[in-house]
Amino acid sequence: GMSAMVCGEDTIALHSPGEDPAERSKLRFYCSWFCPCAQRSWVCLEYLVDAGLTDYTYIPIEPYVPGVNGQDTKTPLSLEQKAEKFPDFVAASPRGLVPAMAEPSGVVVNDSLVCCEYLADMYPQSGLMPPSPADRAKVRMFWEHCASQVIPYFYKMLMFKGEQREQAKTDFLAGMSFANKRMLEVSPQGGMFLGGNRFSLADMALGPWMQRIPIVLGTYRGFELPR
Ligand SMILES: N[C@@H](CCC(=O)N[C@@H](CS)C(=O)NCC(=O)O)C(=O)O
Repeated sequence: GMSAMVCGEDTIALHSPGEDPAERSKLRFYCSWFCPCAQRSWVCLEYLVDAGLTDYTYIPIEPYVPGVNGQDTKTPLSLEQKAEKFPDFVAASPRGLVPAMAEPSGVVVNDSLVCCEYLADMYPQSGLMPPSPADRAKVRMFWEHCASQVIPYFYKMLMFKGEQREQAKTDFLAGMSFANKRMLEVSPQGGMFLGGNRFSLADMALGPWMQRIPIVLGTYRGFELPR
């Protein structure tokens, strides 16, 4: 949960499918624990659980060919292999990408933003999205900016070498600097969250990547965000 000191493994254990037939009344969440996109929707689900608004079942999706002793091979499963191993997941996400969700009613949702917005729409009282169309547009513009101008360069800094990597770093910094201005628009009053004093979808536009800047870009690229 957001408030309790619960780690990912505990969260997965708490929401793993059990034998109880009541499980069938819960939303099924298809997730790979390490995927930042999936983490966006996972955090929103945990927020709703903490608020007492809903519950869900965590279905782990292992996207790699299994190796020996439970080690990952890092060889991605083909879409055909995924469809064979996780048919319900691929029915919910035809390109085999996490996150995805399936409701007991048969409704299926995929793509991290669409999953987040679906949850916000299902539980408007959660405050996951602000009520006014103008404020909702601000949150969506912020997401769009992060998706097109920040996140791609995070990966390019890791994939590219030499001059291309330097260019990716310049582009990443430009995207982050603009995002910083946008954050102030989304959260004019300041506060711990982008929406001020409460959590909202705005926090999930970049949240899982912000955590990875020191961990991944810091460790592998010696990168530090300027203060
Ligand atoms: N735009 C999608 C991207 C989802 C995505 O690319 N998920 C990756 C992990 S972060 C995935 O499922 N990769 C598995 C694969 O490519 O086989 C979203 O935001 O949900």
